[in-house]
Amino acid sequence: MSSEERKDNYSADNIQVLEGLEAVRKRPAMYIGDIGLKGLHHLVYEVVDNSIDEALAGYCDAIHVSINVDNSITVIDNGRGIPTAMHSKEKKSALEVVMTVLHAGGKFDKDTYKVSGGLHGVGVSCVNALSQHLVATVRREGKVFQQEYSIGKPLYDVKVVGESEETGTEVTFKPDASIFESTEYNFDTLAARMRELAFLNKGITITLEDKRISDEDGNHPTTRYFSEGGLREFAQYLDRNREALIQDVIYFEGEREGIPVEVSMTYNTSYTENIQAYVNNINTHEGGTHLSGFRRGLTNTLKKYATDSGMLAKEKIEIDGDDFREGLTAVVSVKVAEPQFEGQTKTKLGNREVTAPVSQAVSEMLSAYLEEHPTEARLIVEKVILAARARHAARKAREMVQRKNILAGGGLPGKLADCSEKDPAACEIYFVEGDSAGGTAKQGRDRHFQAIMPLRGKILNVEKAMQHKIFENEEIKNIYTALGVRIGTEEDSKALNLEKLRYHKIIIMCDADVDGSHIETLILTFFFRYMKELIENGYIYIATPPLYQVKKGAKAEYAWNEDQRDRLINDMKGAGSESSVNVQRYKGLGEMNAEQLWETTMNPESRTLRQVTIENAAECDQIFSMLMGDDVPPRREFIEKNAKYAKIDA
Ligand code: 0RA
Repeated sequence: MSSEERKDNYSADNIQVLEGLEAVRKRPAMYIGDIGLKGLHHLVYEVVDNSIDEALAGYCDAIHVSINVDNSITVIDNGRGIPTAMHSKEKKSALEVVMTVLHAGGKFDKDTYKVSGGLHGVGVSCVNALSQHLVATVRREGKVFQQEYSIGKPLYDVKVVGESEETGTEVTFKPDASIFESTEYNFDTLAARMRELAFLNKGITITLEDKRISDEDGNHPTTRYFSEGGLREFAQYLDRNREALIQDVIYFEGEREGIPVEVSMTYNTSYTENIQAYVNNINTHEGGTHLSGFRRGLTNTLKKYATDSGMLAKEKIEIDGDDFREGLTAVVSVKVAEPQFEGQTKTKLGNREVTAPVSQAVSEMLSAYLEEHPTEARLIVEKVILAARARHAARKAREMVQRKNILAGGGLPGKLADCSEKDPAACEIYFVEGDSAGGTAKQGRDRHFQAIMPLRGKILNVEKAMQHKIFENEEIKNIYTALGVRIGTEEDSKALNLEKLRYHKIIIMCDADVDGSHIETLILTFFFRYMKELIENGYIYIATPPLYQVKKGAKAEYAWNEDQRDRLINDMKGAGSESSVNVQRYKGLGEMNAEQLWETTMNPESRTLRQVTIENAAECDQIFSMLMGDDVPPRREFIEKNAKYAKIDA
């Protein structure tokens, strides 16, 4: 039987049965990553992935996702509908098997169904197990079938509840509040993933609707994502806040050695490299064999072109791989039947057979482009040469810094007030806005485990500066030296040596105003571009100083927003007879004395730290380029809108 026939003859038996659901509820993090916001949103991706698979199989072109009033989620597709016939082995409906048996759903039978989607590839049964309620509705064969579940257990057998000419699958689930830390969905987080999926799977319309919000006419905010150009448009989207070096997007789509490969690339005038690599729609930010293939194809083709053109002849310096990627924005997407994921976060592709096809694809598309576009080709090679010169200058600057450090006894920055504890896991460093707040923090801290490092005003915007400027910058040098991580070595300029890291909590503490947010963003941009590992390992935090102090007599309390403030005022008024409640608005850290700063912002017992994480790598790059653009209002709006979603760590 050919695989085509098998697909047509799909029967309920093909669904492989592996495990029960109890395990999922006992160890949810093992299946969906975590039980925080990430895991919560992952449930949606898991359900949508099934619909995407149906679309990739050629039977579905529209997916609708809604966030309902009660923060339940509905996903509707117009595919064939999950089969409902009896499963001969299990003696129940295939729908029930798909919804209740771990790893069922046909996905694991690669002959019958497409590549596995979600990162954890656990299937919709896992979502069911983690939902206090789930309704599955299937339209096929003229009928509407339905089954409901509570924490994964069916409430009744699959039944027919109506007739329909349409086909498709509809799943509504409400995440179990006893499992998740938070059950409130963030529209922008889901939107970023739906946008990404639309680019990665051209031709599918994905709509996202937020039913928690209605206007006077009862309409809800709805966004529709559809990409005709696929990765070609994705690259344009990623670069929309940057200045283009070449107007075109260089593009390839096809199959090489049986592996579907889609690649797009363009150059902008910035100094950052932005390559997003995907396997089966998953962002593999640790890279892997497909990324190696891309780099190999790029380096070989450009090097050959540059040499043949004679432009390199008068250059004395050696060009290396990095130089070809400065200002490059690229997206690589491959579909692999049995992906091997490796690395710390299991986002590194290990399949060796993928390198050559990607490298071939890149060489083909790029050499064709360079041949046909001599003007653009010249611009690219000139940029590469510039990058090589800058890299040499940066190396000199770096060596200077390191030599100076050695001369100075490899000492720590003078402005650093270090802690006495030596175990990095127990140590914290506060990067504090301004010398005066830094002084207060030094008085207020617990010097046993808290180090303080004041930063002077706005640090360099690394998004716009060349590397050697960055390594020469005094504040940035201080950050590097204080943290103990060495400035990258020649071979691998961006890899950090985390073993040398001196603090496992790196806390940014700025004023709670627009300038403070700006400085915060500048520091985060630096960490994101030059020390991403610190974010990926969960070492970066943001302190949250209070906005108000409400005081009556000797009793003082703090508020972080207007609601809290008003409640405190009312409580205090209620508690006494006079109207002698005093409200103080803190504009900056400097307005607090050492004791207040300790109590509200630095004491681990009472402070709130927001941990910085990366939810969506492609979107993150786009947002940083937007935040660091010249326009202040979008940045401010973004920060205000998103602050409340930050993860809280007591
Ligand atoms: C297995 C076989 C068939 C459809 C599906 C799975 C399917 C699963 C999901 C999950 C969400 N939407 C879906 N749509 C389809 C096809 C069986 C047939 O009609 O021959």
